[in-house]
Amino acid sequence: LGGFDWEDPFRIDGQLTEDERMIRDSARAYATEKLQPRVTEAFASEKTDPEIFREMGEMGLLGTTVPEEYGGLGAGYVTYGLVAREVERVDSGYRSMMSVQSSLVMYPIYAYGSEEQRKKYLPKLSSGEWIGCFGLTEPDAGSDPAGMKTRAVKTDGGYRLTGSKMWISNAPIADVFVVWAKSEAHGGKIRGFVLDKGMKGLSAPKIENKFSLRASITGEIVMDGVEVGEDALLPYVEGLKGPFGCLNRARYGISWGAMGAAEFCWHAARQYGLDRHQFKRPLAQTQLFQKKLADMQTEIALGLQASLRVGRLMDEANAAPEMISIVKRNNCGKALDIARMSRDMHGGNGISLEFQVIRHMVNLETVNTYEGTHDVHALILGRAQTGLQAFF
Ligand code: TGC
Ligand code: FAD
Repeated sequence: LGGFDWEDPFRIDGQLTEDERMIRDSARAYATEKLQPRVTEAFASEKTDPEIFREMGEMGLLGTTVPEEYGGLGAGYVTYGLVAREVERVDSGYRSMMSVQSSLVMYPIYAYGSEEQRKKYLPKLSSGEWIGCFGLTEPDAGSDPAGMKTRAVKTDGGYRLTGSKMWISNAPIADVFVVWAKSEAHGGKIRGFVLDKGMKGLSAPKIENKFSLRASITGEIVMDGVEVGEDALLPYVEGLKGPFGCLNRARYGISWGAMGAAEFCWHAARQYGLDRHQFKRPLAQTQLFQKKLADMQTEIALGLQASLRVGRLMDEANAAPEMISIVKRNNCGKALDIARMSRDMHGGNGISLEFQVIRHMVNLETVNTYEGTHDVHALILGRAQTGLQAFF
């Protein structure tokens, strides 16, 4: 029957290609050697180090799926997922920085942009010289992005953009802003625009005092009559399928990333249970502790296997968005449960940043909410199986 590896119950490792394993290993080495040592301080002091983008760029971790001619790695979606898992094993905020740049900024410029836009932006985004952000959510339009108020009005030779975006990862340190607005010149349809830092009327104030994802900076995007040329419009997409096309990729990556954070919490709980003795024996030698470890192992093994399956289908261009809703929703929800369980299994130490599980736990609250909340993905899946939409 073969042996059993408790860390990799379904032998995910054996289902990967040599190239996938190689990139996974180098992402793991980078995350362990460069990200892990700075994360506790970054989280505690709510500081984002922009240098991380440069480092990730050098390692080839930005724009993993973008073709090499634009500076990407030209790899597949399984590889992208594996990178997300390794980075989020350290911190969801670091994975957020990476996945916004790759899936929400580089992908739309590659998929919907002109050749000039691709050449202008992609190489500098993939090297990390430029930092990107993606503005869809607004103060009054979160789960319902069709309700956005941001408008693009036609001018001589371009557009004037007015509106504000809320909860935007990377925004305060961004050089490149992919924003979505309703364009009167296009029948009120949603269109994408690429804005550059420093444009008149464009600002991105930081949102202070987040108690989650503190190592990843978040801000608003304020557009007060920003004038752009025709060349700022993403020419090849219109309607909500533009931003959703990007979100499909980011949500899929998050399904792997959340499992990375969950793996950290599971391994930490196991080790803590082996090391800590109460009632004259290791905590790990109690039935309740072992049941919790078994639950963690089971959910992570199932979650990773499901993400791998969806990734393979994405690489064959044969995945449906609903499949992504299943893995995004389930893996984020299960990761949050696992982090809370691990926090509990650490007792009092579980609330200390030093033991790290509470950092993962509060981070995963955001991960469960952004890119479509747990309940919104349930409604997407409910609609797909009943034919009835229950959003409104
Ligand atoms: P609906 O009528 O369902 O669809 C409107 C149009 O969009 C198309 N579409 C999709 N296309 C591609 N992929 C998908 N997943 C798609 N889902 C929908 C659809 O075919 C239709 O096209 P057309 O041509 O017929 O017009 O739209 P709705 O308004 O009823 O949508 C409802 C709902 C709830 C599904 C949707 O709005 C939703 O998913 N809400 C969640 C919003 C969300 O995910 N926001 C994320 C913001 S970005 C972010 O959080 C980044 S954090 C990243 C980080 O820091 O890591
Ligand atoms: P709401 O939509 O107001 O939802 C509130 C609650 O109501 C949720 O529980 C939701 O599930 C529930 N709900 C909503 N509609 C329904 C319904 N029809 N039926 C039943 N329940 C419903 N956005 C970007 O565009 N770019 C980014 O880079 C980005 N980064 C983010 C970073 C962080 C740290 C955070 C916290 C958010 C980020 N977001 C970003 C925004 C994120 O995508 C939204 O917060 C998310 O989509 C939910 O929207 P909302 O916060 O307005 O909540």
